[in-house]
Amino acid sequence: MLSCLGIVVSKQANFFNVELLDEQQSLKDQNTITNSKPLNRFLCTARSRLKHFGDSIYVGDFVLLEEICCRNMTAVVNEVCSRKSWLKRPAVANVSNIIVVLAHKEPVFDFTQASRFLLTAENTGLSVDFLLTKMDLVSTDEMNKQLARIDSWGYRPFSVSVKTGEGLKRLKEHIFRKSLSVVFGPSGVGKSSLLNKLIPGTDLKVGTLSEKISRGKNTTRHVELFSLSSNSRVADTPGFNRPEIFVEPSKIAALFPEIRSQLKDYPCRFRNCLHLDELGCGLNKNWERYSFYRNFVQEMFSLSFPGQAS
Ligand SMILES: Nc1nc2c(ncn2[C@@H]2O[C@H](COP(=O)(O)OP(=O)(O)OP(=O)(O)O)[C@@H](O)[C@H]2O)c(=O)[nH]1
Ligand SMILES: [Mg+2]
Ligand SMILES: [Zn+2]
Repeated sequence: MLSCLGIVVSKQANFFNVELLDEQQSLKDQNTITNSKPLNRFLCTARSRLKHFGDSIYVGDFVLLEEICCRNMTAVVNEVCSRKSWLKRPAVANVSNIIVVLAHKEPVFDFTQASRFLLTAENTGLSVDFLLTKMDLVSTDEMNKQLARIDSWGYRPFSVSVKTGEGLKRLKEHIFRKSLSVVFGPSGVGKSSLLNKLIPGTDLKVGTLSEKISRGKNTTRHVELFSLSSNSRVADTPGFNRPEIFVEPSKIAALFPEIRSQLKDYPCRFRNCLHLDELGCGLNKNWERYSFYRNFVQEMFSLSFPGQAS
C-alpha cells in the first residue's frame, strides 16, 4: 500500500492535521495532488494499534500516512517515526530551539517571569533564544537598556515590532536556519501576531490585553506548526503566565548561562558545589540574577523535601 511521509501540524482530540512533505513525489506523480500548500493538509485518524499508546502522537511528529483520500483530504496515520526531541509543555516533538518571548511592554516585562520561562526552556537541553516584542512601545533608550540587560544574562536577544516591522528580518533569517522553533512565553506578548507577520497566509487569532491587569487573555488554545520553508517551521503555542518547573538542585547551575560561562574557564574546585555559601567556592557572584539563582535553589530544595521547608 502507498505510504507517504508527513508532519503533524496540529491536533485536536483524536484527529491530526498532517502536512505532506514536499518530497512526496509519489502522490504528485499520480496527479492526485497539486503542489499548493492548503491542498497539502490531510485530516487524519490514527491506527487503533497506535491509539493503544494513548496520547502518543504529537504536533511535530513525522508520520507515515496510508489510505490517503485526495478527494476528501483524509488519511490514516500508520506509523510514528522516532523523535529527536520532545517538549512536554507545550507538547511538541522534534523541536530544534525554543524562542522565549516576552514583551518590552504591555504586558509589563517581569524579571522573575522571564527567568522562569528561561529556566524551563534551558531545562529541556534544547537551544534557547530570547525575543522581546513590541519595541514600538518603548523609546530607543529604554529598548537598548532592556537588551543590554538580557545580554548580561548571557543571551543575544532579538527585538521586534510587528507594528513597524523592525527587527523582523534578522529574526526570520534565524528561524529559517532552524528546523522547528517553538515560541514560548506569557499570554499577550504577541506570539501569534508575530507568526501572522512572518509567515504569509497565516491568519491566527490575535487577542487583546485585559484592561485591569494588563495580561493576555489566553487567545491561542492549541499548538500549531507553520512552515517558513520545507525544512524550517515555527510552532505557535498557548501562552501561560507562570511555568511550573522542578529541577534537581544540583542541576540548576547548568541552566544559567552566567554560571556556565564562568565554570568553563575557572571551574569551581568543589565538584558538587551549589555556589551558595560554601567556603572557598570560586564563583563570582556579582551578577544580576544571582539572588534569583539562590532563591530558586531554595525553592527547589523545599519542593524536594517539603517537610523541611524553612
Ligand atoms: N504595539 C504593538 N502591539 C502588538 C505587537 N505585537 C502584538 N501586539 C498586540 O498584542 C496583543 C496580543 O497579541 P497576540 O498575538 O494575541 O499575543 P499572544 O502572545 O499570541 O497571546 P496568547 O495567544 O494569549 O498566548 C494584540 O492586541 C496585538 O495587536 C507589536 O509589535 N506592537
Ligand atoms: Mg497567541
Ligand atoms: Zn562553587
